[in-house]
Amino acid sequence: MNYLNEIYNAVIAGDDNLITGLVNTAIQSRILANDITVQALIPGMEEVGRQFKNDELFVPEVMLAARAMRAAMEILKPYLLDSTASISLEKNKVFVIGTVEGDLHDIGKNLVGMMMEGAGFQVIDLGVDVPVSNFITAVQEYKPSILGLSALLTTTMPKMAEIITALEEANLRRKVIVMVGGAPVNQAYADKIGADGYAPNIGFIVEKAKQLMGYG
Ligand code: B1M
Repeated sequence: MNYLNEIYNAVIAGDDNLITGLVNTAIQSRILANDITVQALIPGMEEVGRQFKNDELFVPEVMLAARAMRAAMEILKPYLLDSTASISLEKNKVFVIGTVEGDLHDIGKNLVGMMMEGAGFQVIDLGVDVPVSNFITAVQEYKPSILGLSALLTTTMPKMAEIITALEEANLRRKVIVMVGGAPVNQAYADKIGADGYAPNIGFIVEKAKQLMGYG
């Protein structure tokens, strides 16, 4: 059986029972969690997005796909440890992450959090639809090395700029590295709003974070 193909199809079908069985069996068959994520789950979700955009799928079906993806990620979480990340992060290594206000997408954010956790960071997840002020309070409270902002909608991206401005106003900007990401975000946008770093996907997040912290 081609497990990656079956898992890809199970995401699109939004079948969480099927996907749970497939992912467990794939892991037992020694298929790498990273390969399951990058070659099956994420492409499956991208296909869901394509069909949604073309009115071939609708919000309830997208929600089922998201639920299936979440079920798969729960199984994969312990395996998604970045073996290349076995560095000793002797500096403060807290990573605070959240999806910005107005935005309920959390699959990518959760994956990013898992990768950072695997790399040895203590991850504080603020959730979705996080108001600007909550990011500021979290930076004051947890004193993270890195603040991660996720946005999936073109309409919510500007919140990232607002958060950076609010950090400046609270005299916190120089105390924390700001990383941004999400489907509509790119390096040019990160530069424009004055973020320190951008990662296009989970394949780059840990490497970029380490580089920004001076370990790269
Ligand atoms: Co929505 N949605 N959605 N959606 N949704 C998109 C984003 C969209 C592109 C679909 C489309 O039209 N093709 C579109 C946005 C268009 C735009 O703004 N230009 C869209 C829309 C329009 C909407 C609604 C407005 C639909 C409606 O209600 N009419 C609505 C908005 C709700 C809201 O947020 N206020 C909505 C709702 C939803 C659901 C609730 C149904 C569901 C979310 C469920 C959930 O997250 N719990 C959903 C989904 C699932 C999607 C798609 C299909 C998939 C998103 C996803 O999870 N991708 C998406 C289409 C698409 O992206 N192709 C779409 C998989 C995930 C692993 O990738 O999140 O990109 P991603 O994360 C990646 C990278 O971006 C990066 O790493 C991750 C892993 O590689 N990354 C970071 C993410 N954050 C990072 C942070 C970093 C670094 C990297 O540093 C800190």
